[in-house]
Amino acid sequence: MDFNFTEEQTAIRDTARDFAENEIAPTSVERDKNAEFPYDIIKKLGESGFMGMMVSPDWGGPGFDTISYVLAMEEISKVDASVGVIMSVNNSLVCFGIEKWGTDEQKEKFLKPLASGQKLGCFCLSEPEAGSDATHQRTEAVKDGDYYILNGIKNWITNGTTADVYFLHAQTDKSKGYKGISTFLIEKGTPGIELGVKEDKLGIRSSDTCSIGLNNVKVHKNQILGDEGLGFRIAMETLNGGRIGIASQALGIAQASLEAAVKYSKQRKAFDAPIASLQAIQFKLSDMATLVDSARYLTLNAAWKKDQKQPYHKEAAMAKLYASKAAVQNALEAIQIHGGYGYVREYLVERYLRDAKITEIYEGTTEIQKVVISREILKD
Ligand code: COS
Repeated sequence: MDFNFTEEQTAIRDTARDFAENEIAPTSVERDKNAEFPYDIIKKLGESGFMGMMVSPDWGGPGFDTISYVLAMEEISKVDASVGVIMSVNNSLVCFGIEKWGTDEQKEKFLKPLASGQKLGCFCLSEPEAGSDATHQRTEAVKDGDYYILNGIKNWITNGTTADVYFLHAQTDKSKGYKGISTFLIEKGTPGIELGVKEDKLGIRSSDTCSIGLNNVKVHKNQILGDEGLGFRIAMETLNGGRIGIASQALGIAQASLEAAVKYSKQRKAFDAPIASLQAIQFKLSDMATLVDSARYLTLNAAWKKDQKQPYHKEAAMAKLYASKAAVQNALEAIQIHGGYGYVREYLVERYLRDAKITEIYEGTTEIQKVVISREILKD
């Protein structure tokens, strides 16, 4: 195993870092406070190739590998985890799924504009009564000649009110259980799509989350991705890669928390010396740095396996499980090191904690990652 990054990977990381510091950081506090979606930033990220990083040049992307994607996601999320999740959903769920299962016609129509950042996608699997238990989809798609009529509700949809393309799962044959779930590509503005109000969230407030109602939405059969009945497999395989994206987002938050804690502990004086000279603080920083490095290696390992075309679902689940825990733990410790200053908005660490928590919930909770990992290690 080679732990060195290639020149291209290093250049991508550095470009993402510069972009994050110059284009994202100046407005991140205000956007968090006002729950404002970063339209201009997402447009610029798209123009720079960051919204469809792994999409082949044949379909309008730069064709980078998953390692490069992890490096870029970490840098962007270190500065603003809201921008990180918007980028992650478009890259590793929507673009990945269309590139893998789409027809050339679907790729031309949907993937090209998504990969170049002209359009934004969202991934619609969760429902009010189907989150972890994703096999029990209540949204139905009933066949009507060459069309399907969709009815139901999708919940917790990242990019929901802003997306142009819905990567949406529905039950096309109830009698077949999860083998009767299909994936549809639906355009914004299709009659019968009803967007819910933007959720007022604890963290990642600058990202956009809402429910999406489907009220007799009519879509043509050529909008099915892959074959009818393949939807659950598409959802699961897509989420495997999505978990690498969320692990990288969590890694960014964990790293940001560490850097903030190091900086503050060198500046803040107590007992006539910087608090970094106290062993109690040194031990915290050591634990935080170890969590960050462990999360980084797990995430890069999952990305490497994906790039090598090896099975990676267990590794992706481990990376997300560990990195999300590291993000929450490091944000908590960063607040503790900042004392009272960590509890107010003057410093960024309180936002890191608010942003970190969701990484233990979306794209499969911590408990679901443990299901995925344990099934793999217990199988014959
Ligand atoms: N990768 C690829 N395929 C997977 C998979 C994965 N990670 N997890 C399950 N599958 C496949 C199984 O191999 C099985 O396929 P076959 O019928 O071809 O054998 C099929 O999916 C059904 O799986 P299973 O029988 O294990 O279904 P369960 O209901 O017992 O468990 C879990 C499925 C719980 C693992 C799944 O529902 C899940 O991951 N839930 C979380 C969903 C999620 O992340 N929600 C967040 C939405 S996005 S914010």
